[in-house]
Amino acid sequence: MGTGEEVTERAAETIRTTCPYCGVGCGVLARPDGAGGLEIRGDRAHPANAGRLCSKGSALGETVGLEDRLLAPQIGGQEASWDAALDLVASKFRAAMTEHGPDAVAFYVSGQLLTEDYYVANKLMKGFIGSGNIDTNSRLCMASSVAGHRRAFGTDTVPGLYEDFDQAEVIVLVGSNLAWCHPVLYQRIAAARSANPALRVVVVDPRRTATCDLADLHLAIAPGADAALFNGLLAEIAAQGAVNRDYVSAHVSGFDAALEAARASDIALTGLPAADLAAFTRLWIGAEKVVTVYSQGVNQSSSGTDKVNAILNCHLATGRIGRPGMGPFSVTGQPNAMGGREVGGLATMLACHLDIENPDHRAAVQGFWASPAIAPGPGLKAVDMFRAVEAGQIKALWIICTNPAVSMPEADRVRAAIAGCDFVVVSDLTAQTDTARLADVVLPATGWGEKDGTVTNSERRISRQRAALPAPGQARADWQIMCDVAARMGWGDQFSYKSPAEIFREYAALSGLAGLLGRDFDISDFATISEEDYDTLAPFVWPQSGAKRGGRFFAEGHFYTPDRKARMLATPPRMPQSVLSAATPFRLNTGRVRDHWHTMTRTAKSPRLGAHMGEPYLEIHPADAARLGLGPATLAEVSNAQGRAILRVLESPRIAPGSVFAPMHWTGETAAAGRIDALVPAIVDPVSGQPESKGAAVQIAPFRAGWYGFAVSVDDVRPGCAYWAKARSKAGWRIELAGQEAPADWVAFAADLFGQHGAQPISMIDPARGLARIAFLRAGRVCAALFAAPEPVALARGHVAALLGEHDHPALLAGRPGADRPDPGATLCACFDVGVNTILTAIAEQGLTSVEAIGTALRAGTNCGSCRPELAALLAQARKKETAA
Ligand SMILES: Nc1nc2c(c(=O)[nH]1)N[C@H]1C(S)=C(S)[C@@H](COP(=O)(O)OP(=O)(O)OC[C@H]3O[C@@H](n4cnc5c(=O)[nH]c(N)nc54)[C@H](O)[C@@H]3O)O[C@H]1N2
Ligand SMILES: Nc1nc2c(c(=O)[nH]1)N[C@H]1C(S)=C(S)[C@@H](COP(=O)(O)OP(=O)(O)OC[C@H]3O[C@@H](n4cnc5c(=O)[nH]c(N)nc54)[C@H](O)[C@@H]3O)O[C@H]1N2
Ligand code: SF4
Ligand SMILES: [Mo]
Repeated sequence: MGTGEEVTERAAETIRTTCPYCGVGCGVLARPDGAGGLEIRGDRAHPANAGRLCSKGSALGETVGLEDRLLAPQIGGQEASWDAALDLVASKFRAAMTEHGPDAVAFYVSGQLLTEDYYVANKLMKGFIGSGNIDTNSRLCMASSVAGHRRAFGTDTVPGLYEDFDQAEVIVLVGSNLAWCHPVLYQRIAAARSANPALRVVVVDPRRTATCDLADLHLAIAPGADAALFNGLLAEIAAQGAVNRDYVSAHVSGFDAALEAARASDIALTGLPAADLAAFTRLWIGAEKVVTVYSQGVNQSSSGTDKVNAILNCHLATGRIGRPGMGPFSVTGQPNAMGGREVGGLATMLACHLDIENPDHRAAVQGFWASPAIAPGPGLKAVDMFRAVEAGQIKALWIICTNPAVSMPEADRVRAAIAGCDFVVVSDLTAQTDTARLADVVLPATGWGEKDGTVTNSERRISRQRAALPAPGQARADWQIMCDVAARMGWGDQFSYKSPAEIFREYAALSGLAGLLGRDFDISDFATISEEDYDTLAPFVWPQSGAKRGGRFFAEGHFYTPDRKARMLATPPRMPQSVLSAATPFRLNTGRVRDHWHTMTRTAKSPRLGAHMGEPYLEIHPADAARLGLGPATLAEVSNAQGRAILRVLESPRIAPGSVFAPMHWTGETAAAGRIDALVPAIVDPVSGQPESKGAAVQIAPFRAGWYGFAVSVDDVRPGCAYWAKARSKAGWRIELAGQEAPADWVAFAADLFGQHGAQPISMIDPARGLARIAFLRAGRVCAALFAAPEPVALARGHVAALLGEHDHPALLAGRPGADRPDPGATLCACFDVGVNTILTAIAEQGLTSVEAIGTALRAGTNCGSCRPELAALLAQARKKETAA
């Protein structure tokens, strides 16, 4: 793991800020390079990362370019003035409210908003419009953890701190691919293991992920069976006398009912061998300092809330909570997922952990806001909200900082609902998203690097994001845009903030009121913070008030339920609701890849990040692939009643037969048919309303491609063929293609594809074998090239992409490097751009035997460390080959 350098004498121009990606919340030092870009380093002084950054954080400087940025408001796709756009938005929302009541409008927002943005959105909808209809993409992400916490603790609070990872004896990762999704925490665990070889790591995940490379035990659990596993653990805790009687009798209710249900629960549902189950319970029960980390494999389930409570039950029964080195630890996904929960971003809560169902809390908040209204109760949760949009009940919808046409379950249906809505506003960085393309009004927001505010990470640490770059074009901060609309709706006085600090002060003051009402989220120390102190605010863990500052929760009980006791709950397991059948026999698991962020509006701008996984893919067991007649690197068509996708086949023994995995990242902008949520039915957890994003039943068949292609182009293209996927390369784009019927005239086809009618083509066509290689030159330089064949095209892709912009190279149409230029292969280390072949050659020729040795030889893996698990896998592969030979 590399470390960032200290801020040196250049401190004046270096901005201390926070990464806008995952919930680890790493501190970043950003220094403007004078050309609109940023130089990025990890901030050693930030407690969340101590200078480390992962591949995505390191590449932030490559994502702040303005190529695709929206720089002015648009009405109906045409540029408009701010006044015209804001007037229109305010009048449409006002009209919908007047004619149909406050519940005829809705906001759908995001855990990537800053707390100050979120606060204003929530105040506007719940306090002034007077509806609960503001929900957030956190419904797809954290809702089951929120609901589980609230059921057990009476508050949505993560009890522990990151330092617990350093002090633990056992760390269990449940449904969490930490190596790819929280890489700096993963590296922290790796470092803890180096310091303490006795540390044991268990991974519970149906897939053998990169995270498993650190695991002493991998439990390839049957999809959805987590409650059964933790029920089994609870029954064993009781059977082995490991219950902490003192803690339970003083601080816990519901123990007997929970245990009874646990005993009745069928452990066979997990599909795990008895020996593995025994090893798991031995490890978990045998060490006091256990941290159980969980994320989307737990939350994104039709039984997500029960899964969360099944985990919490085990920690409560043993009293392993809120003390150093132990506790349940829900890691948050987005940079401000936690902040959004604090500020009441969900339709089911009020700000500062106050309850929307509680009339006293509602009255207190309304009094504090001096507002004309207060939401009478919870509003529509995301899935229901888009159903109401579909049914025409929502007349005006404002989508801010999220891309639901891609990320919501039943994405095709959601897309149609948005398209059919009377009036849709989207605030985004770009108008080129699947969602923004459907909007009546698109508003240009400032993005990371340009905006100011606070975020809260997974350990309740609040950090500042600070602007390092000027707002581009006419872009405005999200809070400012909402205040501008509020003013036009007649509430100018209550939304007259001049700065994010002013919003933060009001928020902190409200939290003091919440503290007085007995809530734990209290940061009232900051209710009078000055602009200067806000500007220099150092990261801190809440609460921060006279009553309590920082630290852990619940070691001594003091839960936030009426009797101050935690509740254990009966959690009978329920398996995924989407029914496997002869027509749809496969379970579709979905999730993330290492180097992309969600719908890729930012990470796709970085050639380095695009090099790791260039296409949407389907991870499938080799036996299933063989049975279905899916050859390696061919295409599969995945379908069910909800929709369809076409994905590249990636055979892998890391996934169990009967299950497949596909990433969530590809959109209508980046692939022909890669929107995986088109296949996910909107089945939700009954308590949290969180969709089961990882359990769709699907059918899989070969996509019968008549031809496959690989292309590179300096200009962006929008191919018309059945399959395409594109990624940035250093000098342009790389595009994977396939179609059913091969074109009769390849040169004409390529000229259309690239829009290169004026350019000079050179070609090698072999009609008998169906091979075509065409390059276009402009002013003697390669501006586009297409390689097509009846089989998946085997090419040194990195090599071909590197020829873009070069003079006509003799090796170009050969599609492989000449002897002078070895093919580096697919990029493995994104930080230093080191390819698989380079690494394998170095292993063989220099006799490298460790990840460290690879780092010394090639630098691979020495910066962010995100690729270290894959380096370890390559070493193992090389070793295997050696023994075989
Ligand atoms: N690189 C990258 N990092 C990210 C993000 C990103 O887009 N890209 N997004 C961020 C966000 S918003 C989030 S929410 C987090 C998500 O972080 P994670 O939750 O770690 O990510 P996922 O890949 O969605 O899912 C985790 C694992 O759950 C497993 N799983 C599926 N079904 C089950 C099950 O029934 N039981 C168990 N035990 N496991 C199951 C999957 O196989 C998968 O490996 O990542 C954050 N970090
Ligand atoms: N099948 C499946 N579906 C999933 C998941 C899964 O695991 N599987 N995971 C779910 C989870 S956990 C999550 S969190 C969601 C994420 O899904 P989304 O929230 O839809 O994904 P993003 O791409 O992060 O969308 C953020 C949008 O906001 C824009 N943006 C960025 N910064 C700003 C800003 O400062 N202001 C404004 N106004 N706009 C900005 C970006 O350009 C982008 O268009 O997906 C969910 N969907
Ligand atoms: S782990 Fe990576 S993505 Fe997450 S906050 Fe840190 S640098 Fe950003
Ligand atoms: Mo998320």
